[in-house]
Amino acid sequence: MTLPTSDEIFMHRALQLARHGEGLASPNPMVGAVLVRGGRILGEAFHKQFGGAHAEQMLIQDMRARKIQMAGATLYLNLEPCVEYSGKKTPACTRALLDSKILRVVVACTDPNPKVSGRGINALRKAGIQVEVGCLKDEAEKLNEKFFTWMRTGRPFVCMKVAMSLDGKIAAKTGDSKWITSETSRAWVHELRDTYDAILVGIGTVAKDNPQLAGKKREPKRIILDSMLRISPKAKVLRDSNVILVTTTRAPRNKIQYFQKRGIVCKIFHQRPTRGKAKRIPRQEGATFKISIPPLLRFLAQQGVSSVLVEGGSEVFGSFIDKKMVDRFYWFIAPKIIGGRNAKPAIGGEGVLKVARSLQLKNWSVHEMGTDLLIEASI
Ligand code: AOF
Ligand code: ZN
Repeated sequence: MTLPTSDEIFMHRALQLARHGEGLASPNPMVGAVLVRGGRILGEAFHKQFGGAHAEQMLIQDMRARKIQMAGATLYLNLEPCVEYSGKKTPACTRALLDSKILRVVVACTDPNPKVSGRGINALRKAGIQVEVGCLKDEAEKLNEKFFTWMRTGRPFVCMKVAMSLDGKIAAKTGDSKWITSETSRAWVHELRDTYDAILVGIGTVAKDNPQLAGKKREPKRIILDSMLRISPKAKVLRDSNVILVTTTRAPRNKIQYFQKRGIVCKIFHQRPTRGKAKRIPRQEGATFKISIPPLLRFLAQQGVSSVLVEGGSEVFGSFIDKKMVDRFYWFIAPKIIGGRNAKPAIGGEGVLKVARSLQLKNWSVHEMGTDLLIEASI
């Protein structure tokens, strides 16, 4: 075992501080800052709130308030400091650091934001500040994996949470699903919601369960896939306008207008008329249309949604799996057997034709939670 260097120790502290901004800084990254001179920590800060001062600015303000000079000190940051660009909400940290007479900056990783990437580091170096990049890089990228995925791929980081019985069902044949997992597991999911920008479910789940989709400390944005806009105006998920209704051109216009008047964003995807019977009876009771996942995710990314927690039901899960657009799974298995060929299986959609083509999971880990098993995995 090799002992960590002093740079690693202070960077570890910056990462720890950054994590205090979890769920609050998003869709901005979590950033921590530690200022050190002569092996002693002079000050610490982190990015507390989206739209608020960045970690570096918080630190500089604190040092000023405490009348501590920053000259000759080393600053540890888990992300490259930002630069000026159009549409930015706060002043550039790089500029503020240039004025501080700092000696050295240790950065864990470059900013994946194309408007910043590399420019912050270059600006510091040009001004004669020593900059080192890459200390605890993997940990730093992991910490901000949602931000990195959003910036690098143009879609949000997608996490799927499934709660099923041992025989792979998410409801009985009557549709009843209360409750499959233990109270401990359900409480944990409430906390999990606080760390995602949005929760996504299909209209089937809303119609059947009328869920709140609430977090523990925060109200997440709720995204409902509802191709025909069947949602009840009284649904609990519509308690405020922090909602996006994703629908199609097949939904009744008056319903779209009604929800828009309530201040709810309706994203309307074009749906070509279907051939045959459905064409003649276009607004057939219960008819639904598939909403394509890739354009939906691109739209959400543009709306500033950097991460989505997909919570069901079976067909929505299937649509994401068919497109392989899931970054992380939290998969609960409860010690119950529901049975019944008509009971809902966890995953709908098309599926694959050959087992050899099934979605291969990695980083598989199993935990016990309440009376359930929780499997964490990525693809
Ligand atoms: C930093 N330190 O603490 C954060 C950074 O709109 P703004 O002004 O809040 O800027 C957002 C961008 O700044 C964000 O996309 C990311 O590139 C960077 N975030 N940078 O030096 C921080 N939160
Ligand atoms: Zn900044």
